[in-house]
Amino acid sequence: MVQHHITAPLIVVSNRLPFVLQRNKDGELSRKPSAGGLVTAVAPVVVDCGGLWIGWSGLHTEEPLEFIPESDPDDKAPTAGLLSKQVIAVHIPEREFDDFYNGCCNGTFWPLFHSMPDRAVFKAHTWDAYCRVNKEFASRTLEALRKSAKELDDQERFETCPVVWIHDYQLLVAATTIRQVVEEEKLRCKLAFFLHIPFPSWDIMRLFPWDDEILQGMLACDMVGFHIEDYCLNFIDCCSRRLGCRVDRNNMLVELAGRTVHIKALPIGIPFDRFVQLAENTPRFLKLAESEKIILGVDRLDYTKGLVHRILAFERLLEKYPEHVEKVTLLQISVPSRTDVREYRQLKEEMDQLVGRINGRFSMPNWSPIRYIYGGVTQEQLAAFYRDSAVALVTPLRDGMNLVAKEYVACQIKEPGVLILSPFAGAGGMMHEALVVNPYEIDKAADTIHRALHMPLDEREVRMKQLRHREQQMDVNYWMNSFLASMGAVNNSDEADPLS
Ligand code: ADQ
Repeated sequence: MVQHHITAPLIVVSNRLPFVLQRNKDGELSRKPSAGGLVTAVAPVVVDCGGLWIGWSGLHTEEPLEFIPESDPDDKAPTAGLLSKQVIAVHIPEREFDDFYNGCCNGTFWPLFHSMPDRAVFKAHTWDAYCRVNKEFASRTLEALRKSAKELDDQERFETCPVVWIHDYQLLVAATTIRQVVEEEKLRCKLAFFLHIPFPSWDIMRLFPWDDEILQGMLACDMVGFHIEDYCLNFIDCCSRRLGCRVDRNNMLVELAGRTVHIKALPIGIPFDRFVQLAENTPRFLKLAESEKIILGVDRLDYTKGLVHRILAFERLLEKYPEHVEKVTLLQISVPSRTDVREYRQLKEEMDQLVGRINGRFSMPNWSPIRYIYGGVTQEQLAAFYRDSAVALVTPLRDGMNLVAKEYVACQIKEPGVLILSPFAGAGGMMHEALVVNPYEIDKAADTIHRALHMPLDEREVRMKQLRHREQQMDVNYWMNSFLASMGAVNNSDEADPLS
């Protein structure tokens, strides 16, 4: 892996800051580290280049936060070196938050972008709140750009071009305001956007009444990144058909108002080595009967993850292949998510009932078919569960990439298990050595689990070796470096195709 040295300050703009802020009982604020791969890869670069991270603190406060605490001296998280002056907390008033986050982000864009338009709600007032919150993020970014320009002398100002990197579906139109003011005030910066979820086809996108504003918001950037080429092509198609832009599909370029926007597939990876280390150093948590095998599912409790279909496929396995009764257990770990949204509460109830019904139907005095954990587990536990499971079921109905599939293969450091993967996850188009199954085909999915449970060791080894090799090469640092190279923001960019 090539480590690049960034040549410009990086300003990351994301819905949440890279750590959680919490108050103790005396009202004092402190940082609690977040463990995600994105933070692991991006935070050290921001620290290194003296950049900034702009995001919501996660706290509902009446007034904007006056200061961000420094990290604790014993903090080992990748954000530990991020000084409080490098962090800008965006204030989202509580009355605005519900319409912005639960309403527009998760009630409209999440289902729409996952091609589930029947679940999407289109409301003018939530969209208005979304635009206002995006403008607030934009103003804070602009303040930072002005401040950094002021601190430089003329020569430095000429040479320094900060890279502003906006993340995800919560901030689709922030760049509109940034671009406009940057041009008016002649501030220097390059703007980039990365979408972590799928981008749907134009025929789905056009259902959203203000889709033109979304597209224009994204096109206000110099570069727009997606996980895979299919999403890039959907986006390009939308720009052509909805906005009438000139596009070049082969080179993935879109032209708007005389500006050329580069569209790029940047498949995200995981901190591979960290998962290997965790798998090597964590003791076994699972107590299994002799020859008992675990099939593992790990997800946020979200309707896009295909949980109900997965449980039904497991039930079908027990019906169709009774040899697995008392021999195989499904361990499903579902972390609570978006519990303020009705659809998520309904899914929780549906899962409780389904698991209860199937356990009632098949359980024996010393065995239950499904162990269901509704909660998060630590990364150590997760790595051990991955390592000790014979099969991982990663079967979303739709998913931008899916990191669980990658984390599972990283942790296969002993006798390898089998990854079963949905073709509707971004990862499905890349992890070719997995067993691919359409989650809607319950019967076929049961057959595939059966096949995985019987797969000979040599076949498992061949498949897993290749899967692990790819994830090790294309880990999250590789993703970060490809992004920087594509922005021309590094000085040794082997794979660079910098924007002019
Ligand atoms: P998510 O929809 O959250 O991410 P995913 O990519 O699978 O989906 O990442 C989930 C992360 O949460 C994984 O790192 C996993 O280890 C962790 N996790 C899940 N369940 C857990 C549990 N019960 N306990 C502890 N940890 C748990 C969005 C997009 C994805 C895209 C990522 C990154 O929806 O498609 O891959 O962003 O871009």
